[in-house]
Amino acid sequence: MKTLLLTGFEPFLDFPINPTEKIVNELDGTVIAGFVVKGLLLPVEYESAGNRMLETIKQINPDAVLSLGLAAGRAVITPERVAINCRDGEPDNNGVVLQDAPIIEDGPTGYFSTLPIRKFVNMLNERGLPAKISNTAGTYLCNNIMYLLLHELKERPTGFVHIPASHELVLYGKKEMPSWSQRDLLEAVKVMIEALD
Ligand code: PCA
Repeated sequence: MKTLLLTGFEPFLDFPINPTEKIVNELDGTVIAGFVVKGLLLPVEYESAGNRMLETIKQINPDAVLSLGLAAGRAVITPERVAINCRDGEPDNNGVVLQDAPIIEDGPTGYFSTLPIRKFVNMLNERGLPAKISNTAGTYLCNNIMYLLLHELKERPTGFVHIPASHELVLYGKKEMPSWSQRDLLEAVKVMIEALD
């Protein structure tokens, strides 16, 4: 049986919930489309997130990696096309603020996702779950993890998908934005894992 590393993130900034955390907890240990899913929750911290992920990759040697993050404000599931060698943005959960900082000194400018992102979008749309390819993962933690993954893993499907807010996040976070049910978000992640088969 093949192994899939599925990562999500803890809550961050002023979002009290991160819907990716629930998805990772729910799918950890399950079998989907011939993959045993290994769930890993990552801290929203530049240094420890990368280290935690690279350690886990060494331990479990996954056949594929699907990384998830919240993109509050986006209305649809957005598989990311590219990660760039830049960290710049809001403080992480340790209060670290970076500006114009490379992720890997003298590393390549960027990496394309090696996940079948077009197939993801087509399959999601066929199943009634709105999705489109995104051409920027930003310059915060999600781009950071996607870049590090692709820098490390060259020959297996690897990449990142941003998901919209959950209804729960809008209710508790008290901020209006597009939201999905947690059930549909979970279903979308399952569809993408099936698409890896
Ligand atoms: N989303 C943030 C970081 C953690 C998360 O879930 C991002 O898009 O960078």
